[in-house]
Amino acid sequence: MKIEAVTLHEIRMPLVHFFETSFGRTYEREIVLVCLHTDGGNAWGECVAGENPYYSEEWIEDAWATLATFLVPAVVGKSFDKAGECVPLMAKVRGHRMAKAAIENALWAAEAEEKKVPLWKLLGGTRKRIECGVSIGIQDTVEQLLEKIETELAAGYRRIKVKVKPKWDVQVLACIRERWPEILLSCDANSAYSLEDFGHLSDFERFNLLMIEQPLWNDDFYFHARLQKKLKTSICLDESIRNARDATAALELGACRIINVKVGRVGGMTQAIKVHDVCQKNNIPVWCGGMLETGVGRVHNVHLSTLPNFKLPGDVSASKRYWKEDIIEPAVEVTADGMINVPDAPGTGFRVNERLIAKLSKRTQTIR
Ligand code: OSB
Ligand code: MG
Repeated sequence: MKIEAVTLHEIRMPLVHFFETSFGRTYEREIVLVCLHTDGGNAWGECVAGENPYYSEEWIEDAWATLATFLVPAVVGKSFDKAGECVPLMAKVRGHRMAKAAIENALWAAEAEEKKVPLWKLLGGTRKRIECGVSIGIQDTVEQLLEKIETELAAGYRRIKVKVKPKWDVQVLACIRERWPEILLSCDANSAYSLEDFGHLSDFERFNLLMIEQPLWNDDFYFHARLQKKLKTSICLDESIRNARDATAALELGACRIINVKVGRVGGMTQAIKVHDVCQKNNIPVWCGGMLETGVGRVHNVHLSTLPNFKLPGDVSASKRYWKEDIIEPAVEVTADGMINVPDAPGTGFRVNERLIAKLSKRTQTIR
């Protein structure tokens, strides 16, 4: 496929319900989308950078500038046999993994389309249904959180993850466990704790959590390793893992027993597969994380989750949990037993609603 031109879009979409983590509350997403105009048609990718540099350094404004100034010019006008061939062309740019992933993932969709194979097969997937969990943000009251959990369990979701932070943790987890002693339950701190909290984090042990996600600093392995030695509960790393080399280092140090793979965080499908493979070799299960994606990014997560070492339910859930109207057709749906059936059609198996994207766009830029 040849990339003849690229259009960047910035769209704005209100969330059905606000989402709050230890670093803040979001009511409305602002999202950068990349549309590759190829000789085989348009292919879309989502940049999962946030509205602010709080989850990671990357955010939409610098993603846009880096895409327009460096990354798109590195690939536009070029021809590719395989999507992964764009990775070395963008390698000169340090970091900006979410921006790179938007381009690479769009190219994977284009390659699947061109070769007339479902994306999951092209990625090396081995299953046609994936297990779904949900990530539930911090609420105003514990009662509201319990109500949300009730709703998600009734919808069939197989694992509940709740966001925690100091003062919204032990008591909250105790209430959940009192009501649901048996469910698969995990928590995600998004780096809200530090060395002084090791004792406090030990109080989480009694809740029989599947994992504690990223309790300590976003760029740390060493202190996570110290913490993991103290805990029976598995630590899962999210923010800290930027690539397969990080995964190797973290596992050698014993910093975690589970890894959350986010394709945007690691810079695209090629690197996501490498992280998956390193973990598989080390008998470390992975699961697919989410970044409150629109359908464009969600569909890439769905296909990636079909690889064999995605052994735990991911944060890949139905479109309707986030959006009144998603920008793909059909919307991503979850069965009553908490699974997503992965399409067998060529490409992603979903249509991108370009008319709706045009309506939602606050800014566009085409680069030839
Ligand atoms: O840490 O997994 C995270 C959302 C935004 C930023 C970071 C995270 C999250 C989530 C949401 O947990 C997962 C989802 O998309 O539902
Ligand atoms: Mg996380």
